[in-house]
Amino acid sequence: MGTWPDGPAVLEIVVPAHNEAGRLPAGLGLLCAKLAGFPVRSEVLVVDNASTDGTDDIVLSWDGGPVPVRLVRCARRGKGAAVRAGLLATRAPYAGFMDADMATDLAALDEAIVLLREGRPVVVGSRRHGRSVVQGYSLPVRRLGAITFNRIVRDLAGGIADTQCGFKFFDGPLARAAAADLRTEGFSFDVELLAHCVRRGASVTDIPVVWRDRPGSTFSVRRHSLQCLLDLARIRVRAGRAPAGRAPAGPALPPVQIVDVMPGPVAPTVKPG
Ligand SMILES: Nc1nc2c(ncn2[C@@H]2O[C@H](COP(=O)(O)OP(=O)(O)O)[C@@H](O)[C@H]2O)c(=O)[nH]1
Ligand SMILES: [Mg+2]
Repeated sequence: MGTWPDGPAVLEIVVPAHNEAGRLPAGLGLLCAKLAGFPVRSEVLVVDNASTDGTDDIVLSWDGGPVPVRLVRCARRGKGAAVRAGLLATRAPYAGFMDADMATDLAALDEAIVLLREGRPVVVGSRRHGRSVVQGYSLPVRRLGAITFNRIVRDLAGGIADTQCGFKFFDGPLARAAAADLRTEGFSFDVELLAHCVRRGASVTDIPVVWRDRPGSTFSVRRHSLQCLLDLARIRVRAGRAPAGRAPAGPALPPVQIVDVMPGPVAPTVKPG
């Protein structure tokens, strides 16, 4: 369809991607098809996170029909670093991110955009919402880990029961401000990002999702759990030390190099970090 009035995108969706040549084509296909019929003009920003499998070439040659698909390069590894780079590259009134495997059914975008336009500053998918349908929600050990993880950080992240679902949408300026403050590069970044929004007075609205486990997860319980817990501890300690309403002390992640490749020629820019 793509019958929106002319003008800049109203919604920008960041897709972090590290070596996603296998899963990205199907994911981008679903996302562009959904956005082509969406009520607001939307764009996709794929953040290539130091991939070595040609993920960037897939994005560069992607024809999203009426939906522009841009490439942002992030040399710094980690989902947190990648999402941060992507959010800082957005300009739209609303911005969010989704995993490359599109494990969260895109139907949730319909509710998300309605709530954002009603003025909800943060809208996140929750697999623990009473009306969610979850198929194959990971191994029991990971599920238990996720529940424990959420218990530890619930108060920081606006009281929601699932901070880790890869489906989060924001008021655009809020997302950019929260991303600029982000320090966590790995998988625990969601908690810190939400905490930066809550600290600014934003409420967090969780919505039901249909979530299907997809093969090829890049998260490994063995390799990533310890780092996640250490990061959580750091987030909690920093939040405890910061005066009410103020950003925790210490440097945020360094500036990101943003390379806009689509659409049209846009000069590379360095955004403050
Ligand atoms: N593991 C990992 N994932 C990354 C990185 N950078 C971006 N990502 C993306 O983060 C998303 C994680 O989703 P997924 O692998 O499905 O993990 P899961 O759904 O949490 O099991 C994917 O889109 C990855 O490509 C990175 O450095 N490491
Ligand atoms: Mg996944």
